[in-house]
Amino acid sequence: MSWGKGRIWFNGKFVDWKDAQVHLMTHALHYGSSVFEGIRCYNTKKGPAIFRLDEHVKRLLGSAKIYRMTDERINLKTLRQVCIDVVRENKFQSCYIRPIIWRGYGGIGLNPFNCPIEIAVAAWEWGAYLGKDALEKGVNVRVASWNRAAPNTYPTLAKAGGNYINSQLVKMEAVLDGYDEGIVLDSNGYVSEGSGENLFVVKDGGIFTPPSSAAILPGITRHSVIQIARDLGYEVVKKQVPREALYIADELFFTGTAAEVTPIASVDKIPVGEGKRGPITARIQEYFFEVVAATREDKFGWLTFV
Ligand code: PPE
Repeated sequence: MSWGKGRIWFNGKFVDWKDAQVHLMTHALHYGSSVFEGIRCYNTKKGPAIFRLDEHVKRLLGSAKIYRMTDERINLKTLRQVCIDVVRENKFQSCYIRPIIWRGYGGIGLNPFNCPIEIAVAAWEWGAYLGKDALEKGVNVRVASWNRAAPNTYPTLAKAGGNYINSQLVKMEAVLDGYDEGIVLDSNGYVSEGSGENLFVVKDGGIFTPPSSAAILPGITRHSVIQIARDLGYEVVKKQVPREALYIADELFFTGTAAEVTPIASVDKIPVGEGKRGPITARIQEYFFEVVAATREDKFGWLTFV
C-alpha cells in the first residue's frame, strides 16, 4: 500500500505526501467548497494505463464551472498531463488518482470570492473498494433511511465535496447496521444510487439504471458499462426504478471508479436472484476487467497509456 507515501502534485509542483498541507481556515474545510475526481490507472502488459482520463478531467472542469471555481491554470490539457505525471513520478503500475480543486484560505464567510482556487492531484494504490470478496461474491446492502437532496438543492452533476456529507450518512448507517453499503432513494422515493456508486438492475434479460434526473452522479463507469452491455447485445434503458424493483430483480450491481463492477448479493436481507453474482453481471465484469487490463481490444478508446 502506498497510502501516506509518495509525491503529490500540489498547486503546480510535486511535494512529499506529508508536506501537502492546507491552513485550518481553508474555505473548503468549513463549507464543503471543493470539487474532485477519482480515476483508476490499471496495470497492463504495455505499462500503466489510465481509464477514461479525458472524461474524468472534463467532468472535473464541469464541476468547477458549476461552482464558479474556474481558474486560468485549470484546463483539459494541463490537468490530463498532471494526472499522467503523478503516475510517472510515483512509478505506479496501478493506482487511484484523486484530482481536487478547492477554495483555499482567504477569508471566512459564505462569500467565497476572496479565497484562492487551489488544485492538487494525489495518487495511491487502492484495491477492491467494497472488500476482497465483493467482486466475486457480491455485497449486502440496505436501502438508506436518508434520501438524496431534491434536484434544485445540491447539484449532483457536480462531484463536489459537500455532496459527500449525505453519502457519509448513508455509508455510516449501512456500516453500523452490518451492511457493506447503502442504496439511497431520491427525493421522489425512486432509487438513486449507492453512497459512492451507480446502480444497475437486471430483470428478464433487460438492463435498467436510474436516469441522471434521479439525483445520481452520472458515472463514467456507468457510461462505460452501458456501452459494454450494448456491445454484448443487451438492451439498456435509463428509467426510474422503484424501490421494490430491487427486491424482485434477477441481478443487481454497482458501478464506480473505486467499486468497478460489484455485484449485489442482497438488499434489506432479501437475496437478489440466487443471492450471488448473476450471469449477466459476470459477463459485463469480465468484459470490463479485460478492457482495463488491455487484454481485449480497446474499441472505444478508453485507455491512456502512461
Ligand atoms: N455516484 C457517486 C455518488 C459517486 O461518488 C461515484 C464515484 C459514482 C456514482 C460513480 O462514478 P464514476 O466513478 O464516474 O463511475 N465515487 C468515487 C469516490 C469513491 C470514494 O470513496 O472516494 C469513485 O468511485 O472514485
